[in-house]
Amino acid sequence: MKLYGSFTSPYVRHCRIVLAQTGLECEFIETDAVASAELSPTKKVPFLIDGNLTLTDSVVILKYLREKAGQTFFPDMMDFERFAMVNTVMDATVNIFFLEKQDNIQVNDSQYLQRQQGRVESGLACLNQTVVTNKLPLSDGQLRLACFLDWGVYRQRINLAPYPALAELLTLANTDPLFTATAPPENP
Ligand SMILES: N[C@@H](CCC(=O)N[C@@H](CS)C(=O)NCC(=O)O)C(=O)O
Repeated sequence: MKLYGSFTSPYVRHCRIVLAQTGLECEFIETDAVASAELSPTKKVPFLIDGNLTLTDSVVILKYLREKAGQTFFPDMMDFERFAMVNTVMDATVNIFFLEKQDNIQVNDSQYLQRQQGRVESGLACLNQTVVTNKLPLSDGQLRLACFLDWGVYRQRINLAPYPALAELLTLANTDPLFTATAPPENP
């Protein structure tokens, strides 16, 4: 099994954590935008190749890994809802990030990006009200959220000061050695 991805992507990080949790054997292949454009029809990371099987989205990869390890993917409906909401907010934040970084398009230049930014803010406020946990291991919905929050802080896309429950979740996640071992590098 081979997982293709970057060390900075929060989507890839979630897969790397689940690989470490399950102990499944998998080679990690660092992949940049040029390589992912050649190797995956979605031109994104992560993607996973296992024999004849190619999986092109982290959601499917996570389900595949959990089930391969004999675990249930999302036994709890509301945790799945949290996971889906994080994906929506994270996709919007990543979209804003790439447009600024690659094309120098700022949120204020585009009505649609203002809508995306509004989605990030209302999503974070809602997620802040749904997070209640003080123990590890985190569920996949909580883990997804922690991967997103850490990436958002790392890329200076989000400020957790107005969201104390989210800040607490991130502090808790950082007590998990598998979470800290997969943190984005200081100088990507
Ligand atoms: N729905 C995808 C999203 C993955 C994604 O957005 N990956 C980013 C890296 S953080 C990417 O490869 N972006 C490249 C691009 O948008 O061109 C998943 O869950 O795997």
